[in-house]
Amino acid sequence: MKILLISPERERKKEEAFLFKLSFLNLPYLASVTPAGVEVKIVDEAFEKIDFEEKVDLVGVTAQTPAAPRAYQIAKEFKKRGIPVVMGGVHASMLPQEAIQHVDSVVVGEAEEVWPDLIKDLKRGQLRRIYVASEPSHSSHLPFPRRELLNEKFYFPLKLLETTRGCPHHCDFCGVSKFFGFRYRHRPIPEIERELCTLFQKGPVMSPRLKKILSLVSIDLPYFLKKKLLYIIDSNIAGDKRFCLELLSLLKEFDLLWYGHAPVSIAFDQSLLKGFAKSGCIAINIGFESFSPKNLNDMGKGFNQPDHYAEAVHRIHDQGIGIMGTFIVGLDDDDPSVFQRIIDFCIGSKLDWALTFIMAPYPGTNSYLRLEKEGRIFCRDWEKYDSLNAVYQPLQMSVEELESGMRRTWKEVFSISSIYKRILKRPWIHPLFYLGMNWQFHKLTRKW
Ligand code: B12
Ligand code: SF4
Repeated sequence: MKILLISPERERKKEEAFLFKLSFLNLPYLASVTPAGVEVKIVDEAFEKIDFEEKVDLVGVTAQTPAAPRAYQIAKEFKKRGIPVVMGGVHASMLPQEAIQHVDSVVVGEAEEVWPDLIKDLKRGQLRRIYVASEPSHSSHLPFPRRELLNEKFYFPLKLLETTRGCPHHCDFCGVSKFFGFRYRHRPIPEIERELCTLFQKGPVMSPRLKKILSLVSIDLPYFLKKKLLYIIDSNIAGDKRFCLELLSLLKEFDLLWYGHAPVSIAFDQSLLKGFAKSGCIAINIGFESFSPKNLNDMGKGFNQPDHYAEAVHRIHDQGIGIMGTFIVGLDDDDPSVFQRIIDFCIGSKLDWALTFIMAPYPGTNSYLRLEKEGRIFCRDWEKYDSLNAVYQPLQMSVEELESGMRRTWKEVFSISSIYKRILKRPWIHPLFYLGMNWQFHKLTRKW
């Protein structure tokens, strides 16, 4: 038996394509719980053409909302050829009744537990229409994703790792706690250690002498040359302080550079911050979201305190850690001045990298339900649900003002003068890494 797993890529305007090509873990996780003896192939449509004539027994497609229409087209092609198609992932889980109109079977929720049953049913010719993971998988014991099924030549040489699932918060625009549950689950440290050992060698990146010489050019260079780079994809790496501190000590043993997502509050926890710094953290990805307390309260993220943002950035920088910030615009308390506020903050506080997104009411989230009830959603084309397009009517500006303001924000944040002030003016924080990242986005925004 052979299964083809596909990560679809929607048609995008060239200038909207994100530049850092990252690998992914969801399909490799699925492959790892596929019963022995079943052959699995993964195709990443961002880089490979799908061969619709390939002889396979089952096709599995994943999709976030913007890629769902493309996933449905792919399903149609295989179904035409008599091959059953199953869909999973966040979009299908939020809208199983929509997805099932396009595929033979839908997996709702985390797939690790139900996937082996689905394969058994397929073998018996009794594929069910919907499989629901009973509740967010209680097990924190995850298999190791089969990364070897991805062609590493396609991707930036950065390894991905997942250490936790779930989130105790319920920000209204976010699907994480709806999908993975409110219970924050972390994997056992020894299992993470074993997985890390399959990715990196423990110990120093290279001999201290060589490292010193290369560090004269850039302190990051030894790590880039040795590809000791890690992205921890968890939505919040610091949800359990004790676990987080243990994880940080473990990362230190590998002597690598890594980045991940955490809330702004970690800036005010000195022991955590020091742990991050010592562990090789090069960046913390922080969702600042808004400067308006009303917006933050409305979205259920009142724990973010805008008055403390500047101080937080300062404290994180003080530990030699950079910040990738994200902001959301088009919220109900946002008038057209919101864009300049973000630009000034990014430049004034020397934010190392920052993206500003238009609020996207993803299906299944509270923001979707609210805006739907208020009759403000005017676009149901899922491809446009990518946070770069407005799909609902904002309250205090026009749709055009919102979209052009978002683009102006990107342009100004990634302008030469901004890059100079944020990255090249001392004190430096990993300038090689951030110069590269900012330059990519500078080039992208010049085409707008
Ligand atoms: C890391 C991450 C990113 C990284 C991607 C890195 C990468 N290549 O993996 C970056 C920063 C680039 C990114 C970008 C975006 N992201 Co993102 N991201 C995440 C994050 C934090 C983790 C994703 C992940 O790998 N999870 C772990 C895997 C194992 O979980 P999973 O994908 O859900 O897969 C499981 C099940 O769904 C199921 N499954 C999945 N596929 C399939 C297929 C089949 C056949 C079956 C049976 C089962 C199955 O099995 C898996 C194991 O249980 C999630 C939140 C989260 N914690 O999941 C948001 C999240 C997925 N992102 C989200 C969004 C909105 C985006 C962007 C659109 C944001 C933007 N405006 O740019 C872009 C889109 C990028 C794109 N692909 O076009 C939303 C998606 C909402 C939605 N309805 O689609 C999420 C849920 C966060 C949120 N705010 O709600 N993201
Ligand atoms: S935005 Fe972050 S803190 Fe809020 S629910 Fe999503 S993952 Fe949790």
